[in-house]
Amino acid sequence: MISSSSTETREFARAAALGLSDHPRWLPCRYLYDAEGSRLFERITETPEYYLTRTELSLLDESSDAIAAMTGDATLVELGAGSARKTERIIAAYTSRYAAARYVPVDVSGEALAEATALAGRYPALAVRGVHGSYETVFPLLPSLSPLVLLFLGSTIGNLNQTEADVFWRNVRCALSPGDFMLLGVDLVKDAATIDRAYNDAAGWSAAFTKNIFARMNRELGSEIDLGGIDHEAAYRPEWQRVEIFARMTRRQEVRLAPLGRTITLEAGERVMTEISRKYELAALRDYLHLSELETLQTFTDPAQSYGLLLLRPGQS
Ligand code: AVJ
Repeated sequence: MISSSSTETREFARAAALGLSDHPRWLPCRYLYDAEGSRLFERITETPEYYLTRTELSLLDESSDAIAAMTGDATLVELGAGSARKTERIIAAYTSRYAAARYVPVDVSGEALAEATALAGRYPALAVRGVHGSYETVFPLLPSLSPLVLLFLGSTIGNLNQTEADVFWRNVRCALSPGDFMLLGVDLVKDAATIDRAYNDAAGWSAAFTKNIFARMNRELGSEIDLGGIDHEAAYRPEWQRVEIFARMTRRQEVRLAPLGRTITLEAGERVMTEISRKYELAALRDYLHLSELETLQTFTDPAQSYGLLLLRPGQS
């Protein structure tokens, strides 16, 4: 079924038309996360190669109590909450310490949001109010939710290029009030082979995740793309400190965008960038944040320095 009239579907079609007509070709990564995409990403996090989620969870296990003590009672606002599995540690720490904890998950996937809300529902003392939308939509709400801890976990920040990140951090800095905090999870620079494996798991969930954005176009935009004619290609580029993820066409594809009445041709061998995943150096990141008027109160990292959790608060450069 093609729901050609909804605003969101037309927006998706427009974004796909813009990105697929650009050179190099690309698609906005937020469209990776429909119900199926969120499910596939969960499978990725369970693979032995994808060290990020596991490492972040163990850091949260060790540090959630200390973080709750440092911030004091606050509303937890989570950007890109997903299933909120990783957030459970933090929720547990805040609910055990503070009588009336509050949790506001924000996600573009309605299904993921429902899961986050259900999980949080297991804590009877916790007041939960989900927000369905991209994280930009939540910035205007933040002043009214203060005192708060803004959670941005899972290295989701890595999906933003530098221009997008600059806008993001300016918005964060403006939206935080004195006494608010932010908890940021980031993947760190390391040897290329370890990173490459994480984005090319043997079971094929990473490939399925990349292909799903085209499957979604077939479902929602009537694109009639041959998914068998697409290869997943992901590699860490050390000089850019980022993974670049592409879909490579192994045959010529006529991509129909039914809501716009257009077709875009992709030649055999052409690539479409679906995602970047930036990796950070702690010192450089803290310096960047400092220049963005955010002070790093504490950094939590594993012995191998493979992943970092940063507790931030508004400051002055
Ligand atoms: C959800 C953006 C953190 O960049 O590691 C994982 C997405 N894509 N494998 C990441 C992803 C392919 C993931 N983030």
